[in-house]
Amino acid sequence: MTTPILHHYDLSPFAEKVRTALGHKGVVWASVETPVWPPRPHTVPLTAGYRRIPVLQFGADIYCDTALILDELDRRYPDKPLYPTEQRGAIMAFARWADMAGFMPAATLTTSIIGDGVPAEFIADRIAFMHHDFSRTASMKTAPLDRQRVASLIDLLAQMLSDGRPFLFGERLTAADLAAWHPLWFARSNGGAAIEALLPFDNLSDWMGRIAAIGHGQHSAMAPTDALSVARDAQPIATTGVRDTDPSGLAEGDPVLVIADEANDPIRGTLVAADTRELVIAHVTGAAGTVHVHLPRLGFSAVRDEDA
Ligand SMILES: N[C@@H](CCC(=O)N[C@@H](CS)C(=O)NCC(=O)O)C(=O)O
Repeated sequence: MTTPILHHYDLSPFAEKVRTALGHKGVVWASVETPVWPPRPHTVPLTAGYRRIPVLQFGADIYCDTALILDELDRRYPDKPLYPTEQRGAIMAFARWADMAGFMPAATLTTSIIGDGVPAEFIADRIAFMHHDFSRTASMKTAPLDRQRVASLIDLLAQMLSDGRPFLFGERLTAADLAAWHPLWFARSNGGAAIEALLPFDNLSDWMGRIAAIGHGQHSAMAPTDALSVARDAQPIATTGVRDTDPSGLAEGDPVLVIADEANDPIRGTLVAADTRELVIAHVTGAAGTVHVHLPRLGFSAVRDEDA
């Protein structure tokens, strides 16, 4: 079986979501460390412009966005499903909401405490990319709001767990737990005593401890150039093509621009497949040959690329 290669950096909460998913499923994986801010010369050839971290590579197939990455892990490793069939829709929707409700408020509340130690290059990059200022001064201004946002997320999670269930949707860990947990993991690991004093983490201690105990499973470091060679030496997996009834109105072979709901650089390629689950575009690169870039339908839409 093809070894998954995770392109990520240690501090990334969304990457922690995937590292823990890999640990939970007991999948052996390879780890390519990316810089925390661009340039990322070894990631760019693989992603057709998709800029966020993490991305998961299987040979010449690149999966973007953690919602799809976890779904693809379920498809390839069906044991311990993260989206169990009977709760799939509810978990998808909850996880997407929790990712968005938690990530920016928890990150910004944390930089309101540790922001003076954050490199100026990081702050400038994120202002340019997502129009968000993570400097301590700016973060302090929104801290009263961010504290309430994160506290209300924590309160909701505590209500869901109040009947003694080990995980949010019942007896087993799902994508919902990982999505709600990773922003809290980031705040708690980086915010120290100051963040503990601001937020009612105690209400979630057992649940957070259960997830943290999963760990990241067996993995080893891979050089970024080796990941490019893996892509070059592989063929993308077969796809089912584009449905005639696809709501995009696009057809296989069309040049497309994929637009993300959240800030992202333009994503461009040739449409290869589109179904209810994913958009797949072919991207031709010198360094990695032809790769297929997979993006989830939820949160991403494609239009014909008039500039192609
Ligand atoms: N919806 C995306 C969000 C990913 C995301 O925002 N990741 C952050 C890092 S935790 C990021 O890419 N920040 C900008 C960067 O690293 O370039 C997902 O689920 O994967």
